[in-house]
Amino acid sequence: MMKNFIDLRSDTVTRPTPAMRKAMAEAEVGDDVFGEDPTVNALQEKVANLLRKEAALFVPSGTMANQLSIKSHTQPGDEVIIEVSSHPYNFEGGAGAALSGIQFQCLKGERGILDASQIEEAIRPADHHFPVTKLICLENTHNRGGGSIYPLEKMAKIYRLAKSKELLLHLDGARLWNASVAMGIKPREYAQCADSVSVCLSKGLGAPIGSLVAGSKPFIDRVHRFRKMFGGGMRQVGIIAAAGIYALDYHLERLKEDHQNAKRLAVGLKEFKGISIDPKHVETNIVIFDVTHTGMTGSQVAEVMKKEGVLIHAFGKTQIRLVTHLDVTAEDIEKVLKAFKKVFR
Ligand code: TLP
Repeated sequence: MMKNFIDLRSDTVTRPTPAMRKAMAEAEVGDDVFGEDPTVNALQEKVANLLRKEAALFVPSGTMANQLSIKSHTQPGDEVIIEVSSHPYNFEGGAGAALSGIQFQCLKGERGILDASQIEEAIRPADHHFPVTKLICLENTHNRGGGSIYPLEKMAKIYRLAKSKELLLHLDGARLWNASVAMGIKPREYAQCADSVSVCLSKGLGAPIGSLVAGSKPFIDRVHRFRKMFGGGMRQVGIIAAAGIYALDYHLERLKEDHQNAKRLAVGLKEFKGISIDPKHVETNIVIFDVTHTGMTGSQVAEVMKKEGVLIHAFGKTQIRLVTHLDVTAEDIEKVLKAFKKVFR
């Protein structure tokens, strides 16, 4: 979060609150590579329990959580079915190919959401010409889909399909907390529809660092080995895990406020000339809209808004993404709308 700006570029820009910093300063720590950091162990247990999985492992980032999961589920040459605008396919530096030697088969979803029938058609037959379909990856909420929520029944149907075809399912749940709070559905209910789940503490929850992977004990054991291999084993990292525990205890329910703020933004933006947005598509804390009819590119809009004290993220040529979070108040949202009004009235 850049000082004196209202920063809507991402929910990753939050800074730890004084109370969170206090929890960090007071954290009991040990060497986590020896498995001796009590705070890390407590966080892992807490998240495994929230997701009702046998085990969970703390990792530095959401990217590492996803990629360790892909690595642990597949062999080089395997195929992974994924949505075309998903995070692991687009925004993780080509890691799936580089680190796991997998290939993605990309399907187009409705704001990121796939249907079981689409996936069923994409599963390869058992024929030596084809790669082996091994894994399905879903994303809930879907970032590029505009924070869209996977309906639980859709996930359940896809998971039943996966099991009937002996496939594995990984859920990128970087913002699963947002889906859960918005729908009043427990994280574990979503997690039930996946073999592995990655969740992030450093997005809407407002912790500075950290993600977890959860799954069965043998799966987490493999993830643990690869985490070591990739250099993600950390030492007295309880100091960071403490922020995660604090975030889960105090920042989960308040995600509702971010969702209200995002909705307010969308409804306000709709009134401005040249901005195309459908507020009913804003389900959580992400607002994506098109600026083609303003005659400006996304980056030009971002430039202009920066002069007004608002930081926003241009996505592609004509799209803008705004993300609400812990460090943005309802008052800030009104200021942002005023700034937009000044430019686009
Ligand atoms: N997303 C970031 C950027 O990388 C785009 C953001 O600002 O939204 N899964 C999903 C669905 C994500 O949105 C992200 C981060 C990740 C994984 C990766 O998490 P990190 O940044 O911790 O590696």
